[in-house]
Amino acid sequence: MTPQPTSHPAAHNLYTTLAQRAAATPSKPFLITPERGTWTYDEAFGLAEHLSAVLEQIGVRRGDRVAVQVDKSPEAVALYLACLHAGAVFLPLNTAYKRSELAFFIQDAEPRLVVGAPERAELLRGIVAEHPATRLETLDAAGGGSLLEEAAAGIGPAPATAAVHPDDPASILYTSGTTGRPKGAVLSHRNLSANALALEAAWGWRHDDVLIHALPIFHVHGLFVALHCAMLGASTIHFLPRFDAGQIVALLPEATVLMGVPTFYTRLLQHEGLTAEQCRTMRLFVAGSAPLQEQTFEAWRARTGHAILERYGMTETGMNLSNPLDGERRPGTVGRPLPGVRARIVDDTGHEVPPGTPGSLQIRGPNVFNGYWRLPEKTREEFTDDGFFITGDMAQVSEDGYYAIIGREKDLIISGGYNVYPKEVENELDAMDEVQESAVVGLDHPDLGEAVTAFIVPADANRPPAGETLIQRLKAELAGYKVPKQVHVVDELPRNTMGKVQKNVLREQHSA
Ligand code: MCA
Ligand code: AMP
Repeated sequence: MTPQPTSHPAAHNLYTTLAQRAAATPSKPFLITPERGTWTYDEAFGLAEHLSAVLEQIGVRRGDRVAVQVDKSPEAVALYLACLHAGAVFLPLNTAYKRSELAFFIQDAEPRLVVGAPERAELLRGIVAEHPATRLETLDAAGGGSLLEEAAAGIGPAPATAAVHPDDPASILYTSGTTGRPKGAVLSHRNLSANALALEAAWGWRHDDVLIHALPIFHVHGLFVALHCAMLGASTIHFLPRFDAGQIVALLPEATVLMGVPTFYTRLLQHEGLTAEQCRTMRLFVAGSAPLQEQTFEAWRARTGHAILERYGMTETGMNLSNPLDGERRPGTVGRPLPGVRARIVDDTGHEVPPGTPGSLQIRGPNVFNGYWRLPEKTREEFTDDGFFITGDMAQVSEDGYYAIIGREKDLIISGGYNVYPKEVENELDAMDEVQESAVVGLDHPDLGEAVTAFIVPADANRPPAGETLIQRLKAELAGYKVPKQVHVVDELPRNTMGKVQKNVLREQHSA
């Protein structure tokens, strides 16, 4: 580990901040895994700097994108840190993405390097073949893969931590959009550092914290919120490959913090081992990425004695609003702005509304991204003239400053914490010969919060396709969480006088 003094040119690099914290307790357990043993801070950061040298040798330069679609592992965390260290731009990709989704990201982001799981290497090789400047390496969750083989083959000492400007990109995370075309949100070192430090302060992150980490590490929640907080605290992480209620319940007595999407909490409540006694060492349960139902909040409090801390964030902004560590955690709300963040609610004319009045939520702060990758026009549309980001969420604020997210202006479904933009699924359905038109909505679902549900009008009313057949075909094209749980064949879609499909009518008709 080579922490740099704050006057060093690399001081703005988020890596420097994280490495400085880690350097205080190098031999402390950082990642405890069920199958791969324990990694100390020294080991993880040591591998990160070794991988940074590999990146350099491969030809990855400052500002180059490194697209990574790998399963969760300590080496994957080290690769993220290596990209920061090298000044490269980390581009994590959901492991559920299929060929056409991956092809889009690679064509759009033009990464210098793609790192994939060995079992997906052939698929990725086919895509990368069309991009001569892009190189492919593999990384295995079991600790193998060509990237680590390169690392073992005698690479020279790690270069110094890259000097970056605070506004230099550290990461690109793709979020889908209302057109169905994903946009890359470019997050800078400043964005990530500011948000991590704000969360550390707001949630009182401690050296003796032990975090249960069961989220994927290709989205903001598991990658930035969870990992950065723990690293700033030089805390220990139980690093689980995926969500498993039994595994989490068993670990609770050794832990102090859990972060999860609401589905984590509803599933844990179904586990009989979840008791107040089991939670005796826990100090904080955090929920976000989707609305936490008040009944889940109450059931959790009754069962464990803990009030879940709900917070609100977005890929483009990181975390914005949070219920307090000390003080009332109010169910149905996401609390107040985090340190350094400004929030306001405006009406259709852009004027701020008084407490208790619903409106459109806008955010400003050092956490807010600079723009979408190579989409200046789209970026301009999403910001107000005075620099507030238009979230697309509807909110209202109480007299004492607690914000509640009460709806969405954007056509978005959140299923088990994953965002699904209906247009992307509708585009796939509409491209099928048997489908004349389609509408995709989210219906209330006890486990996932919302379940993706499709309605299609068949091209030939006399020979309607079976919903299950369409579902199977969609599975070949789209990540599994985007695929409708049900496809209903209907004679026509409900429309208003302007001819626009009334998705609210579909939701109301089928909400039962
Ligand atoms: C998996 N499947 C899903 C979902 N996850 N279907 C709908 N919604 C989902 N979320 C499907 C798979 O395609 C598969 O389908 C079947 O369910 C079983 O897959 P498996 O992987 O075993 O699923 P699981 O273990 O039950 O996963 C559910 C989960 C997981 C644990 C809730 O989705 C999860 O970890 N979600 C967290 C997402 C997250 O990190 N979001 C944060 C984004 P088939 O059987 O047909 O093949 S960051 C964000 O939103 C902002 C910034 C924020 O505020 O945090
Ligand atoms: P993403 O595009 O994955 O960054 O998801 C961001 C969206 O998730 C926000 O715009 C909200 O619609 C939603 N979201 C995140 N946290 C919460 C929350 N606590 N309550 C309600 N919605 C949330």
